[in-house]
Amino acid sequence: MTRTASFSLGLAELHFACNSHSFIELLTCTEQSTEPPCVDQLSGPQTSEPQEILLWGNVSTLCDTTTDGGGWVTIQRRSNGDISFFRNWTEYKNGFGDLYTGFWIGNDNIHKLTTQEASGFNELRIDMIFKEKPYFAHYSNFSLANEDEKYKLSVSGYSGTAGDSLTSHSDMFFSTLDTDNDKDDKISCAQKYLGAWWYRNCHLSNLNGLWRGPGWATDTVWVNLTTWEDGVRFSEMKLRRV
Ligand SMILES: [Ca+2]
Repeated sequence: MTRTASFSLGLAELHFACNSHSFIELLTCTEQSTEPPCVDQLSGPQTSEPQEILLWGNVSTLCDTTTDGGGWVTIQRRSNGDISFFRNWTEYKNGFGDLYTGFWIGNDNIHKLTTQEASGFNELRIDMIFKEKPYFAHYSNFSLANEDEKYKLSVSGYSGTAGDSLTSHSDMFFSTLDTDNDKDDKISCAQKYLGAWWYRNCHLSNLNGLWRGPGWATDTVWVNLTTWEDGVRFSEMKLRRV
């Protein structure tokens, strides 16, 4: 009885989504089919504007359907300093922010996206703007362990124009202002550098750092681009199914 009710509800949702005319629901429809999300199925010119989707029916995020062939699900975005990223473990676990000004999709959601059996979004691209010029870093392999494993990062296979400021963070655990999982026994890297990241002791990148952070290495650093004394003024981290 329960199975029948559940199945009927699923059909109703699919029917509703596929007959909608909004981008959100068309892309939700796409996700519910066998096609991967964030690939623009519509005829006509591709839009350069990000498109909103719902993952798994309840997680809002943006699609990049144009860059390098599209198919990108955004997991982090910062376009100004309105949203604070100096937040605790639970907020990073669940996600926070505003899709257009600044957000983190949540570590549980990143883990779920990168888990092969769930969806296999294991390609990472980071687009950044520094001194009004665009740069990117691409990683052919990216995944995040679950909360029990402190969201341990696995990343490799760099290519791009921004330089590689992330591979050295591979195998590190995630740290936040209230949870010190870094490799520095004396300090909390998250507290010192005002962010949340896979800190070692401490970082070559700090994209969740303080917007225009005043101190050394507290800003939205990508050290190959910015050095430790400046920060990027736009960042977008996104995943694509391999
Ligand atoms: Ca520490």
